[in-house]
Amino acid sequence: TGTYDFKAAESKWAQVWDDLGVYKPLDDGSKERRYVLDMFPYPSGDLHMGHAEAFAMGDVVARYWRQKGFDVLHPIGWDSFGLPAENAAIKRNAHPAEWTYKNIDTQAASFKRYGISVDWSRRLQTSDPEYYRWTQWLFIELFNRGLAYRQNSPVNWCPKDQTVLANEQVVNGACERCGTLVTKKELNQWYFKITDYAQQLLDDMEQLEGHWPERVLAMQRNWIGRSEGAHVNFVIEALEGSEDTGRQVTVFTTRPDTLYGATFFVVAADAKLAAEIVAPEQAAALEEYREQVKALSDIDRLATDHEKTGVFLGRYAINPLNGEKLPVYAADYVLADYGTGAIMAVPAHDQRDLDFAKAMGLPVRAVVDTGEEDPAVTGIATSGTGTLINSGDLNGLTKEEGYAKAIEMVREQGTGDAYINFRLRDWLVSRQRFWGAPIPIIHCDSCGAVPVPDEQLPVRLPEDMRGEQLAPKGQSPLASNAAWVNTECPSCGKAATRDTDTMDTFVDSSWYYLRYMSPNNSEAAFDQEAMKNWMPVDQYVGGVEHAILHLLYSRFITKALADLGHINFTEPFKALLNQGQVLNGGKAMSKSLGNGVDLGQQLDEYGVDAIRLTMVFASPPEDDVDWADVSPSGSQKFLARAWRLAQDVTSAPGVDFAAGDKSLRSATHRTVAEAQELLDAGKFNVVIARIMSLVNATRKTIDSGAGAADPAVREATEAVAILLSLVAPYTAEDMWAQLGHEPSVALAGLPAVDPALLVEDTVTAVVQIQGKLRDRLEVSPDISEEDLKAAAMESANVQRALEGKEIRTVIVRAPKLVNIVTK
Ligand code: ANZ
Ligand code: ZN
Repeated sequence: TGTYDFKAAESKWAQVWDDLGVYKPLDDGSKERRYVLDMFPYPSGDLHMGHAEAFAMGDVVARYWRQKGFDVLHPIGWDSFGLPAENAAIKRNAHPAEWTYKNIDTQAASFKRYGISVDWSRRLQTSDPEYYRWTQWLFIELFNRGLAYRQNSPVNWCPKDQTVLANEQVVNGACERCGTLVTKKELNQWYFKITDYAQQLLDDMEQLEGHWPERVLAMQRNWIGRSEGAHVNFVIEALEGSEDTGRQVTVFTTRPDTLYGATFFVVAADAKLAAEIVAPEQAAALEEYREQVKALSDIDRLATDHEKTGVFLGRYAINPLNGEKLPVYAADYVLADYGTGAIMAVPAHDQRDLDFAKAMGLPVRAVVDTGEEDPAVTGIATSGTGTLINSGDLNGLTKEEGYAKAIEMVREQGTGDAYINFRLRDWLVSRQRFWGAPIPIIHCDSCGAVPVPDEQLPVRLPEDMRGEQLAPKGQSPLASNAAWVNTECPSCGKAATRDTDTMDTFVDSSWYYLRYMSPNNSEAAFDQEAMKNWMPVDQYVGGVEHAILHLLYSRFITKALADLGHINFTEPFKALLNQGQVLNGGKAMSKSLGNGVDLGQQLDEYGVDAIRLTMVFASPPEDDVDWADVSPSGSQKFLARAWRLAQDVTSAPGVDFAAGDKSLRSATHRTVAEAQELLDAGKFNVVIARIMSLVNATRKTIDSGAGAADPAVREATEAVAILLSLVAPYTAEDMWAQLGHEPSVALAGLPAVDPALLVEDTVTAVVQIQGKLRDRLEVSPDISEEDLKAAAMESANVQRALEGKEIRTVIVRAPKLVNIVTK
């Protein structure tokens, strides 16, 4: 017999899998279909340990479902537009495609070596014109439906990257990528109207409950941020001697019941409104204050412990319910882009308003008698339930009654109504960068924004731009390419210009799971028949860093496409698994810590299977793996031990297992049955532990009893090979071939479980005290002495007989006898 040689196995099997097409779905309806999807990689350099973990987990699911008899679609592609390629191209005076496709080739080769069971024929890249032609189609579909619109608005601007950032890409006021402080800039930008779907995005989460991690659902809910309340219009009293007749400003409040408790009014300092209404004598003070506010992040501004500052605007807002005149302030604790950017301040019942009132010496009036101490005295706003006071017609009502009544009153007055506010903003999709899908719009002086006709798609990126020509200059690099920009209007034929922005790469990834249906289809984004057969994705696997944006955008696009009649479901991903991170020494791997582990080096040293096994065995899939705590060499030894079983089996394929050792047979059948329960429950690591036990039990049987010729040894070893194929495909193939099977263990299918063999054999143990029989226990023949002793001591009969007695010694002869000797 030979020795376990992972390198030989690795070089042999990849070709066989390719030739047999074992990972291609049959797609003929002969088996129930399942779709397993890994979040597709970004092609930065070669694969790293994080990829190795994520893809090992996804592959367990794909391989398990295949062995279980499903027709499995498990595709791969690349999210290949984006900044790093462009930055590399600027540096090297190249085109971004060069860097991108070189890295993709490197990663593809590594994925093949890593033995991921994907259908390579469906491979896609979002930067391929054949792909982004359909991203452009998607844009036009949304545009035609009024779900893509252009608007001049202040946007987050990263001065270093010279690009617009979505709100989501601003972290604590800084650029998510480079950490530079983000500023605001006025630009004409494209948006997708995701806010139209805010409520549906919330409602449909019901379908995901129990199938997606609860924390991801919570993050999405929070991001959408639904608040119930009311819009109430306040009139800003006209300035004396001015022509302005008093303009209306709407506030959003979640507490209309506190309308009588409003003692002042605040507008966001950075909102246009503040500058528009400020009285002339306060204009300079406001300007100075606005400069100060610019430097703060939203998080700082909203923090309850943030010192309250603001400027009186010299104006008064009139409360529609009681006609009271409230002084109007500009302050930073009110955000310009939340609600309406203006609030009625109720210091008695809102802590931030109270802090502001204290800082500015403004009155505090409690309107809900909560039984707590007066907020004006304690400085602590009260928010409990109680009866309304100081509230005119609302007096005596409960908070809830007051809430409804106040809304009714403003509605009757025509000054307000119930309103549901969402934190969610529309999705800013245009980028002033080169390496993305060009926005397929032509601007015509006469016709406005005209979509590029379908037969002219794709609008291709120019191939002749490189290096400095790609550098961001505050406008899109494409704008400098006159030959590309100048075109004619598809509608009137006059000279017109192309939109020079490209799409956010999140647009590319918001629909890629649909393109896998028919990646080479040149007639449609996705084939209808295939879509009905495969979608939605049964299991999506990827990092929790995509908990909000990518998943929210994909969910939105799915809903929009459903409304447009292109698909027949509303949620794209039925189940989601967030794998953990790979750490080293308890910390994320990073250059600065110098604790990086090179995947290629690990694969060279221990082999693909040992690394994959280590990833899966280390912890439950959602937990982090600390590479400092795991043992790839231990995994390698275990694989060698499993592999040697196949070498030692002497019975022939097809031998009648029924004649085999009963106890090993039952261990095999139990392992196969339990493995399925564990896999269904996502406990992949425990499955590995079960396989290890079965390997040990098999070796024990070889070393005793009927030895290697026992049919049960073959049965167990075959089961080990099939189960191991989920994590260690090369070793499993070698074992399967050694056991005399062809052509691939991937086609073996799970062994059938015989329920009769699941019943564990038991033996009867007797428990004696002073030689006298006190109880009989049914126990496993392999029970340990400690376990048998513990079982005996727990017996009610034994405890009764021992009452008041002192034990001298306990003699245990597992599995048959326990003899307790008392003093
Ligand atoms: C009066 C009031 C009385 C309020 C009270 C609260 C308690 P959520 O739940 O987050 O939606 N608000 C509205 N727009 C704001 C903005 N742009 N910046 C800062 N605060 C803003 O919060 C809604 C409440 O936050 C609103 O209800 C408003 O204050 C404030 F006892 O109105 B409330
Ligand atoms: Zn025109």
